[in-house]
Amino acid sequence: MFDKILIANRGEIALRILRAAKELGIATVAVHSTADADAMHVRLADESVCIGPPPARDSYLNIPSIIAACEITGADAVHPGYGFLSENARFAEVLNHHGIGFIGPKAEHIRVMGDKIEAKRTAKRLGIPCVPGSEGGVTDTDEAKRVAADIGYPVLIKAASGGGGRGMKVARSEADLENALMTARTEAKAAFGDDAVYIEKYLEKPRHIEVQVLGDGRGNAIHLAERDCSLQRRHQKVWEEGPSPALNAEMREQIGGTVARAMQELGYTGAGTIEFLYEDGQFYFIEMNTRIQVEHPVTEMITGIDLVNEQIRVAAGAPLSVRQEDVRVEGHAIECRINAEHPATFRPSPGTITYFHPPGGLGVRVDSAAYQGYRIPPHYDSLMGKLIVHGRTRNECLMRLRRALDEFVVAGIDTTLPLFRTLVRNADIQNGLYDIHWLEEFLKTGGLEVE
Ligand code: MV4
Repeated sequence: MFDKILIANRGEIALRILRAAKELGIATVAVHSTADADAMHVRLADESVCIGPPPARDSYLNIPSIIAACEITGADAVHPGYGFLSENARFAEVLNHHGIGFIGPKAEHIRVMGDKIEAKRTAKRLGIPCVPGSEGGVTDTDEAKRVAADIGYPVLIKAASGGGGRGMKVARSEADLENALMTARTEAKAAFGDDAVYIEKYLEKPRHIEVQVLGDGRGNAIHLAERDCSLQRRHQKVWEEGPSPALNAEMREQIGGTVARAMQELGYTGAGTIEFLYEDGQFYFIEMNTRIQVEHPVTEMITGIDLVNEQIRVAAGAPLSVRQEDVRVEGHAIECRINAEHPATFRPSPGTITYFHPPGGLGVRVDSAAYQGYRIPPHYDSLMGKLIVHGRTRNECLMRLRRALDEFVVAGIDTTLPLFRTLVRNADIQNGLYDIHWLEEFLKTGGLEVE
């Protein structure tokens, strides 16, 4: 087991990793930019190192600075969290080159899954159902026309280096195709330095359902059921829940088993999430995330398994602490991502929190690095905390979430709490009847009255 872990991240996930390390008796090193000197993870870590000025490229993305912090403190492993360098294959390689452990998958698996064309090719080879589309990348219009004619319009053109919704273009007819292809390739080149694109059948009203996996890198991999992340705004998840209100136990076992077997065959190490679109009873692979995700507490609340603990154990060469037959889904959990943003305009609202009163009680968890007097810096993403609630049933979970949201007080900045107080009272949400477009349509029709 590791003696000392360096946490190459900030905010709530840095705190989350620090907690898991402490519970394993592992010493912790926090790194921070000058803007995060007063952050909670810095205060609670055994040691801290300032790694640069506020811009992420000069601090949290600065590989030499992070390696230097490892050398100075003698950390024997790094946990990257999510975002920043968490899916940077070169970072994993550089660490290993320095004899420092990377708490995450093998660099080769990060690289494969980071290229959406390679990811899809690999998923197909491993028996995971994919969206119908081009075999690989598409370069010219004639090829695109052949693929589109074969799968039928509408089609979606996606960037190989994209992901998370960046660089996607819909073509609803052959007349649209040439322009959509050209635009997609130009934008992909500008955004990612790579103009490789591929084509898929466009699914009009799917849900977004993702399956959590854990692999020990020694041929064992298990699935920990799914999370439904369909409530998104501009490709940012807002509300995630598990298990999905759209699935029954049989479908859960079917897709979970398929994914676990695939990860077993791949020899996957650590935590991973396989993302699907789900429509008319069919699952379609779209992407794989080779990191711990923001919404991992939903899975922890319904299975009782500490995913960060498992990540650290596996990275240190220990086996998973659970077998597939030990995994049980109990009850229901919902996570609300609370951002320091105006609830209607979503304009960022950094600044000092003058009053902070999180809710408590049975089945209520708040993952946040905020505290009274904390000044939220303007340099990073606006996530200021996650409210995760568990109940024995989805209805009990909704009632508890409603109570917890009404109890939550944050003053001094705007937050998206009012959005969730509206959503938890909405009939479609209460009935679980929503797809990936529901939230943006709801916001567009002025569903949210904020004083
Ligand atoms: C799609 C799709 C429809 N059909 N692929 C968005 C981000 C990335 N995860 C892939 N995304 C989509 N891929 C096909 N073939 C619709 C989306 C999509 C979406 C997916 C999940 C959650 C929210 C979304 C919002 C807009 C579009």
